[in-house]
Amino acid sequence: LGTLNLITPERVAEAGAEIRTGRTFPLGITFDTDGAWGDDTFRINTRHFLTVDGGDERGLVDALDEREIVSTADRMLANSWRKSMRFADDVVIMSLQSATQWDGLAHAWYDDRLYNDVPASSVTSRGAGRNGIEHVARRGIVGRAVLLDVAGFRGVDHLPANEAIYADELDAVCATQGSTVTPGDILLVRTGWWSTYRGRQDAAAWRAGCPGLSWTAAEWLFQKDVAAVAADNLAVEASGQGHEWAGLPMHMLAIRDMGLTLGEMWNLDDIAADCREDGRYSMLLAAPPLAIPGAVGSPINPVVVK
Ligand code: UVW
Repeated sequence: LGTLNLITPERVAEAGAEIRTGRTFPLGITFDTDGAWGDDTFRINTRHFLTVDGGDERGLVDALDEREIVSTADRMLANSWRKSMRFADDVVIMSLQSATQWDGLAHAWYDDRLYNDVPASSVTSRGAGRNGIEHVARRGIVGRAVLLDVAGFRGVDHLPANEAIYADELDAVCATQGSTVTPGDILLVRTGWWSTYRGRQDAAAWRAGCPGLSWTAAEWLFQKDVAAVAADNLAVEASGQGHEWAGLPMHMLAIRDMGLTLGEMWNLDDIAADCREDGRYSMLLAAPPLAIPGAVGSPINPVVVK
């Protein structure tokens, strides 16, 4: 589980004390067909359709009447639909990383080694034989979260495109907010960038311009014993800060070297507005991944409680 092991039962019990009003804030964006992934990449936005719906009412009952019913599924539909009950059923086809999500520890690596010295050959088209997200799902992710509202600290709606956030600014945000990051905390970093996508729908430009953490901030996260870090951008780290050594250097240091789970494309605007109002930037967070064996990430709808 990497740094998620820092969220001990004691830390979860302490996190419960963050609940004062019982108000809840979902941090997930919608899983839209016109989300931030276009046709130009290796990811697809969510495709959602129904396999049974209200429009089937006449046609399906007639069709079932006209043919011999052989399968259990048809028999179930026939029996059900000839009486008054109706139902709808749906399916999605999506990239697990196309909207609000966790990157698991088999998502990124270098030099043929994953986190914990696991050989890269363990990730195949059958999935991740080691470090898969199902190990996280078995325990869930619940803990104390601290929001670092960098955009709020700077007094802007959002940071400029490709702006990197360094450790000294994280310290300054903590000081201004009166926040202390303690071992096992989940960090939420707000750049304001997600809201620039709403209404614009220029997915490629949004993805290419994300402000976010400098890769050098990995050391700060390590020293603070942060359990996981999530942000309202594409990759937690700033886009376009490529390093001669890696295209996404923070991913290499965080996921591969530290075992630090990254949360991407979270919507932190509403919770930030509430924190500014009551001056409290810590909260209980629940964000369990789906139990998909061998998956290297998972869609989520994280919820915080204040
Ligand atoms: C890649 O794009 C490879 O990863 P992520 O979605 O974690 O930024």
